[in-house]
Amino acid sequence: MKTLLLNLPLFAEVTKIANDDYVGFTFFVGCMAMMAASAFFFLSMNNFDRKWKTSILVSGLITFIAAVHYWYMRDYWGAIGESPTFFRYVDWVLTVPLMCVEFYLILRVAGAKKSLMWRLIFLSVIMLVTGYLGEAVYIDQAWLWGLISGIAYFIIVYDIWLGSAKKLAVQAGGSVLKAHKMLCWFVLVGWAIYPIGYMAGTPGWYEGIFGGLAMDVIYNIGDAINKIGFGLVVYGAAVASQEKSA
Ligand SMILES: *C/C=C(C)/C=C/C=C(C)/C=C/C1=C(C)CCCC1(C)C
Repeated sequence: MKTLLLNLPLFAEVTKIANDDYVGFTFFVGCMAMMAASAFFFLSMNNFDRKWKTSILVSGLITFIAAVHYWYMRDYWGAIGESPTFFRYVDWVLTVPLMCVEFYLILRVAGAKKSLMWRLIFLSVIMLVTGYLGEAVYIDQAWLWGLISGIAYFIIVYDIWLGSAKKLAVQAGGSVLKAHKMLCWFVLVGWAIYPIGYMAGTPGWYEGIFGGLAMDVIYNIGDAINKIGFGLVVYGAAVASQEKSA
């Protein structure tokens, strides 16, 4: 019976996670957390009126897409023992634009235009594609691609903190302004975790500072904070706005 089970494809995939394998551990826990968060967002979605329902749905899609990629990344790490760079960036290139959509959805009540959303999406794609080029293709010039990526990141931070998005949030006030502020902090502080992971995992002048850290552990912590935390802020704003109007 035991050999029969172990020969089934499903069980054959299981690899041992060593006690000191923090990358393997955070992939495993991250996968579970993303799944639990998705169930939470999807199941609570219908408690809200139309305006907020879409925002909660997008929160759930972000964690669900991540859960699927974490499933693959966990196995990839277990089987091959290398950073699953490809899956990582495919995940990001899907989920980060969705976070830009989230900004737009929240500010729509204040009259945000679609052009704001597309501008943020465009910048985030530039940020991620140049990051991928530095991490996977032109590794010897990782610092240069990281710098270009960082500039795109900086423009996003500027746009939401001080640009047109900020003006719209101030106009809307109340729970919209509060949620916008919180999401702005996620982008300024939470997203800043990623360039640290990048510097830990690529060669460059910064190796002496971050070289000893495990890139994937940093990315995994960043993802848990940013994807689940970001979604919870949106959820909190929906609850607050619904309570006020009830
Ligand atoms: C859910 C995934 C998220 C929120 C991923 C965010 C990723 C970043 C903000 C990545 C930024 C990078 C830089 C600013 C410079 C170095 C290269 C990157 C791509 C790691």
